[in-house]
Amino acid sequence: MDHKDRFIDLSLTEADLVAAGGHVLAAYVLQPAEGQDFLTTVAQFAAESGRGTQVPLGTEDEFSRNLDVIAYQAEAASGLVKLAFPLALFDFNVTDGGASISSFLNLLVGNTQGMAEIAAVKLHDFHLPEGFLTTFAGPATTIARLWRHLGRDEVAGGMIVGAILKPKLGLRPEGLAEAAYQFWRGGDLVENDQPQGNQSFAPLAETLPLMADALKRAQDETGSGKVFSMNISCDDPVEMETRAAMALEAFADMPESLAFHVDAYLAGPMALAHARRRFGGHFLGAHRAGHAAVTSPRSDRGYSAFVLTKIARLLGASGIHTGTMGFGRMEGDEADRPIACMIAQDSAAGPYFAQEWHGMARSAAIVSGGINALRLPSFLENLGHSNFILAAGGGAFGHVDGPEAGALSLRQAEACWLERADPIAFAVDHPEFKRAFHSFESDADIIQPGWRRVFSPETNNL
Ligand code: RUB
Repeated sequence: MDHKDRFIDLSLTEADLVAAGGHVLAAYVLQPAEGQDFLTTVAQFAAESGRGTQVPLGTEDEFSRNLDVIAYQAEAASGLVKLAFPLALFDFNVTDGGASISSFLNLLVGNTQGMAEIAAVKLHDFHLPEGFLTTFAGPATTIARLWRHLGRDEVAGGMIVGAILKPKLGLRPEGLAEAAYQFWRGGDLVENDQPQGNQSFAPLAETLPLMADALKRAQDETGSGKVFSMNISCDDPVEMETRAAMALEAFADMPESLAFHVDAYLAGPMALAHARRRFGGHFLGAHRAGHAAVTSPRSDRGYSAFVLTKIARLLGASGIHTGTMGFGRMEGDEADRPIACMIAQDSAAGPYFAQEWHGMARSAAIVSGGINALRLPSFLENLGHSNFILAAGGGAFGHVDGPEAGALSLRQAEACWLERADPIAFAVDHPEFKRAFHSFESDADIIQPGWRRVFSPETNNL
């Protein structure tokens, strides 16, 4: 039998597949290797995705053949290929019946990524039927908990002014705690950067009590709740639990102030699922250092940032790094907006599929990567709201007047956008925002080219 007859069925409609709820649907852009016919390659791709080989098998029976992965859309001009994976192919936990992202990724972007017949294939979107989606845990805690601790509205509490401690490595315990304290004086949340762990110059046993003390002082002095989000990414779940236990002990009298975060890409699904299971009462952030190795728009393999982000919500991340949509220093553009929207809605439009979340708790966007007070208003204009967590590094600690002023400048930038004010005019009465122009001069020259005429010795306004 020709592979094309068995593994491609263009008479299947997506509407029928979605309505029946028996398949995971996946959308790829595929380019065959040189000299390969498109449809033949699509059939081989579908065969490899399910049965895992191209050769005739004496071991197959009618039951296993009914579990074929079928290509129901294949467009040679655009390279768009959509596959339908029968639900029975997926792995479910022995302990609680939950589905597994490792198994899911294995089927959707496993060995097929290395097929010799394929020059490039990238997963851009997927659709889960209700019966499958609801077996994932989803977030246990949401941004509402942080807003409550900060004394804000719990539905739309506005931007949580957060920072990622910089320099990302090299500060000793006293330096880390002092930097965090200074930021908390004006801001809400501090997370340690992705590679910060238990380095020899800043062992957790010394750092955590100092962090807790710094946070308590900032809370007492400002009268506002503050949050420390601790990176607990590591290789071993026991080690992760040990680190989290140390933090829980240091923050024992203020558990509301403690959040955790885990790298959803480098530490991976197991780390995120484990952290969700063990510490679900705390806000759980998903960061994603290294993800561009597979998600970059310049890569035509792997999967997209949209896919990574959708997976993180399924695994239970309360907040997910979603990038800065071209307004920061990392790759991305304005069209990435659906990534941040999709995790925070009950029904969400992806690049290829509309997804119902069937009551799964929402995740919040964590916006990070080169954002400062000057870049924030246009970022907010593109996003259309400010109900997210900002995690500025250089934008907070690079302010010429220090981290407290950096935090205030970011808060003022949100206020500037909420008032739809002209940033230069707004800065005249908001000193920390104004000093952000001097802190990030090259950005100011591009974003607000007239600023030097207004804030100059001649106008007596520096
Ligand atoms: C932010 C930071 C972030 C990365 C990536 O610091 O270190 O971890 O930029 O963020 P800065 P994301 O504000 O100095 O860039 O994964 O959200 O793209």
